[in-house]
Amino acid sequence: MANNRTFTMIKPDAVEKGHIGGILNMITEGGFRIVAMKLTQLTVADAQKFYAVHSERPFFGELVEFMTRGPIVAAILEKDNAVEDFRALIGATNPAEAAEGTIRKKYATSIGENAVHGSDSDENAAIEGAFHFAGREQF
Ligand code: RTP
Ligand code: MG
Repeated sequence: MANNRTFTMIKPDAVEKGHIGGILNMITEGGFRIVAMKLTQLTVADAQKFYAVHSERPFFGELVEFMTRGPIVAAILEKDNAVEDFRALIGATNPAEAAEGTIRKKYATSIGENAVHGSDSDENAAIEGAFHFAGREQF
């Protein structure tokens, strides 16, 4: 995946609450082009792999349970400086610390259930996007 792309998930909490439309609206208003998208559900193995960097953390079990409890929206987004700009648009991991105007400020309820994921590097964006989408599904 090119360096002007990032990967996102609308997490199960936000999907359950009917916030898919509101979040996609903030994403497109923020200048991101959706180049791949689907509703899907992570298996326990998927979530353990996706968040392997946190496997030793005390919240890991809770995180895997949360991320697998219902459908997510997976998407690849395109914009100049996509990874960094999208992290700015989603806001801090803990919504109590998220800036006004960010997705997590508006839609997240706690540090655990924080509505949306954004890749943290170009390298991870490429890995995460390729996990969910074949080349012909990316536009
Ligand atoms: P994400 O990977 O989902 O985009 O979130 P992030 O970069 O902002 O935060 P990260 O440090 O990568 O943490 C991944 C996810 O783990 C959950 N978490 N829970 N209970 C806790 O203290 C805690 N800390 C992190 C959150 O769902 C966070 O998004
Ligand atoms: Mg992260």
